[in-house]
Amino acid sequence: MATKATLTALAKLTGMREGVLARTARADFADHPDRFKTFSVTLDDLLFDYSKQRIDAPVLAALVELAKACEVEAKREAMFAGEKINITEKRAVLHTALRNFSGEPVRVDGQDVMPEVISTREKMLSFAADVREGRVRGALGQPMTDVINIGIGGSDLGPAMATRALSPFAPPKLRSHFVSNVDGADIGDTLRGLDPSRTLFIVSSKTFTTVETMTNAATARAWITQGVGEAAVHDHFAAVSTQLDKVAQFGIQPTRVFGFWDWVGGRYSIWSSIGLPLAIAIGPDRFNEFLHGGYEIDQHFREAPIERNIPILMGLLSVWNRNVLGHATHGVIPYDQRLGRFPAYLQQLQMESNGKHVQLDGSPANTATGPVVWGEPGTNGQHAFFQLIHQGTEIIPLDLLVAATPTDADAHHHDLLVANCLAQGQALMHGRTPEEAEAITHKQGATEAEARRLAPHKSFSGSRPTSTFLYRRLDPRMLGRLIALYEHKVFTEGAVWDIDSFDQWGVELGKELALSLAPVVADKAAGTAALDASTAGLVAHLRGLRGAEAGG
Ligand code: G6Q
Repeated sequence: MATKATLTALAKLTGMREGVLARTARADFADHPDRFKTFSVTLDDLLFDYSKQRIDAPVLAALVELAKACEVEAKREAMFAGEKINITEKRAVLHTALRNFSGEPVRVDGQDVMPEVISTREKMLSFAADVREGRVRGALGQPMTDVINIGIGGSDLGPAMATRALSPFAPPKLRSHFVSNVDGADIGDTLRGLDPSRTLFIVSSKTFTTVETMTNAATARAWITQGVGEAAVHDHFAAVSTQLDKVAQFGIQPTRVFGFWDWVGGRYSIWSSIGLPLAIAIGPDRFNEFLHGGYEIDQHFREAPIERNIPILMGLLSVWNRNVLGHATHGVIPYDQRLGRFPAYLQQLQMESNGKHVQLDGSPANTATGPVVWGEPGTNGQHAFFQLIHQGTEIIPLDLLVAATPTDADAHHHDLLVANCLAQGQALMHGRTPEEAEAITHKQGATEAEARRLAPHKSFSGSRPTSTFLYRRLDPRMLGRLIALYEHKVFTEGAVWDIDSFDQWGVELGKELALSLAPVVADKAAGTAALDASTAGLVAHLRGLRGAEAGG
């Protein structure tokens, strides 16, 4: 339950709201020429600029007080120490152990997990190298040209996002695919045109019971059996799971099964064997660089004072935007086409972790918790939904991400990309007053009356908050850094809101009901009397449509 100190700190912040909003961001910059320097942090080749957020020095100080009142630092150390901070599942939260290069032990129930982490990683990376270098061959002796990961949620989004982000580091002759949806179109479209004798499947599932993954795995198995023969399953499948007995039943050879542990949450599992498709794509050395990027952020998170601690600041700014300024959504706009799946990845990381309605003790949350997270790459978004961000009635804080130099892309294009990223932050902060709009329109040839009429439409309030992440280059290490920053941001928010950021009961109810509805959908004779009227009505209508199709 939130302590008195936390509530006092939040109340103090709420009291600062009107003062901050009474000023414009433009005035903030004009009055404080050192604002950029004050409200930005550099961590070698990564800059976090939050000077365009609606804060001032007293607000930042009050946010730091809030972090202290919520004991963010003590809670952080409890996580790194392997305490069972996922209290509803009674689990430690140790994705950080997967990228721990300190040489120090990490204990769960008194047992150092590092030897097993290291040996599992070595086994996984050696298999990845064998696939890349053509030593893993299909039943007909062909090297693999296509690797298909079958998984969903945490067993899909991380490797899918990262493999796309780091595609310049992958060999062109080895293609990666990701199948997640139970919609047969997903696997059907993926398999079309592929050669089963050169295709390797990785079945990724922590529990090895998830219906989507098991259904897709069965379809893949049938495809291999049909194409290369039943005995080929042995050569064309690998698996990643914590449930080794269930994997064995599927018929996957034990040397191709890569484990992980219940203290790795699905949405935090990219660092584990779940990263196998990424390791195959970019190779073991680069996968290690990716892990090192995460480790560097862990060190920063543990060592930097709150005022200079990027993930803690990200979390505190989110609390300020959500709880004090009342902004219900948060946009992530990477100016990097290859980070196209990064917003979806962060959507799961943030919304599944912090979309919670009760505090740790089960009492109702006393503030709003996780915002809606969404986004698309720039510059595309600018030609679509940015209209609302500039002139709509909702204020949407944004994270803008951009690399100084491109990876395997044209430098001139990249200059334009960066210019657009900076221009959006500038426009959202600075805005354009009605007077300015009127003068510009008049100068462009409109009559004074016409310019005045158009001024409200062509003016921008400005003072719309953004943070900018500017880094040298999107390489494996930088991607590891970016992901870890957001993981610890989520941790910080959860520590303030006093919620369990590591369970996900919200996804369970739908799964349960889908299982009980599946036979009703499949069998037109199954009774619907026990269903609510809407669901029963939908089932009846569905049967009608299918009947008409069959009849017609
Ligand atoms: C992540 C969630 C969820 C999970 C999927 C897949 O934190 O728990 O997205 O990753 O439901 O679960 P399996 O890996 O068990 O198939």
